[in-house]
Amino acid sequence: METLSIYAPRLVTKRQSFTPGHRACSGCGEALAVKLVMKALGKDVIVVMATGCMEVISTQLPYTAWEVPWIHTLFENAATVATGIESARKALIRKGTPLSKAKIVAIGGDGATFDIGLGAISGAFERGHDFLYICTDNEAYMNTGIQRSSATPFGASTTTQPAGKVSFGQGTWKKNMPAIAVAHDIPYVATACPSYPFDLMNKIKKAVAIEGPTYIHILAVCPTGWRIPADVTIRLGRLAVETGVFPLYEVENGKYTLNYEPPQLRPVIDYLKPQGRFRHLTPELIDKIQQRVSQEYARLKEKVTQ
Ligand SMILES: Cc1ncc(C[n+]2csc(CCOP(=O)(O)OP(=O)(O)O)c2C)c(N)n1
Ligand SMILES: [Mg+2]
Repeated sequence: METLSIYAPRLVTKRQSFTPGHRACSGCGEALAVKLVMKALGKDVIVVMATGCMEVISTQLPYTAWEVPWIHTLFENAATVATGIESARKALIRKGTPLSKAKIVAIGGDGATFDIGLGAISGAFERGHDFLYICTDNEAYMNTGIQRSSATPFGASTTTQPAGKVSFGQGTWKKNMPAIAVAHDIPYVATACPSYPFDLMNKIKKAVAIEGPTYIHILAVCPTGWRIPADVTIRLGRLAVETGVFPLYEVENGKYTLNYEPPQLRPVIDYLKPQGRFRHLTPELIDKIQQRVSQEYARLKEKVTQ
C-alpha cells in the first residue's frame, strides 16, 4: 500500500491543458476536478464552459489557463453550444471539409446543470448528440456568493437560506441529477470525485470513447462555500463517499455498478460535522439526514443487484 502511495503520482501525466496560475481559492475541489478531467482528455478536445467559478477563475483577460479550444457560453446553454459544434462539424464533414474528430465536452456547475441549463441538457441528450456533459457540483451558486441551488443539500446554510432563528437553512432535498440523466436512456452516466482521482480519470476516458451523449457528475468540495479549512478538501470528498452521501457509481446502458463499496457506511455526522454550513444542525435534523442517506443508498444498491 505504501509503495503504491509513493508511485501513484507517477501514473498520472504531468501534461495538462488546464494550466496552473489560475485564480481559484486554495483547496478548490472544482479546479482540481477540472485539472483531472483535462489530464484524462488530453489535447484533442473542444471545451464548452458555462459561466461559473471555473470560467471566472481561468479566463481573466489577458490571461487564460486553457491550452485547448475553449468556448465561453451563457449560464444556461453549454449543452446547446456543444451540440451546435457537433452538428456543424458533421455538416462540414459531409460536404468534404477535412475536420478533426476532437472530443466535444461541455462543463457546467450545479447551477448551470440542475437549474438554468436543465432544459438545454435534456434536449441535447434526447437528440442523441455525441458529446460529454460534465457537472462540477459544489452544491451552490458559488461564483456569485454562495446562493442555494437545487443541488444544495438539506440543512445547509447559504446566503439566500441562512440558518438562524427562523430557518435551519436549505429546506429541500438535493435533486437527483444523475437519475435525471439516466432517465434519458443515454449510454453512460457516472458519478465521480477528485478524492478518487484514478476512478475519475478512467470514467472520463470511458465516457468520451462512447458514441452518443454521456454524463459525468463530479462532487467538487468548496472550502469557501462549505466553510471548511482549505486543506481538508480531499478528506471531505472521501467522507462524502464513505458515509454514502455521494456514492461512486456508473450506469452503462441502464446497468448500475457501484465502484466503491465500503464494508460499512460511516455515520453521516462524520461528514457533516467538519463543515461550517451544517454547524447549526440539531441532533433531530442530523437523524433526518441519516435516514434519508441510508434510504437512498439502499435504493441505489437495489438497482445494482438487478
Ligand atoms: C441568466 C443569468 N442569470 C444569472 C447569472 C449570474 N451568474 C453567473 S455564474 C452564476 C452562478 C454559477 O453557479 P454554478 O453553476 O453552480 O457554478 P459555480 O460558480 O458554483 O462553480 C450566476 C448566478 C448569469 N450569468 N446569467
Ligand atoms: Mg456551483
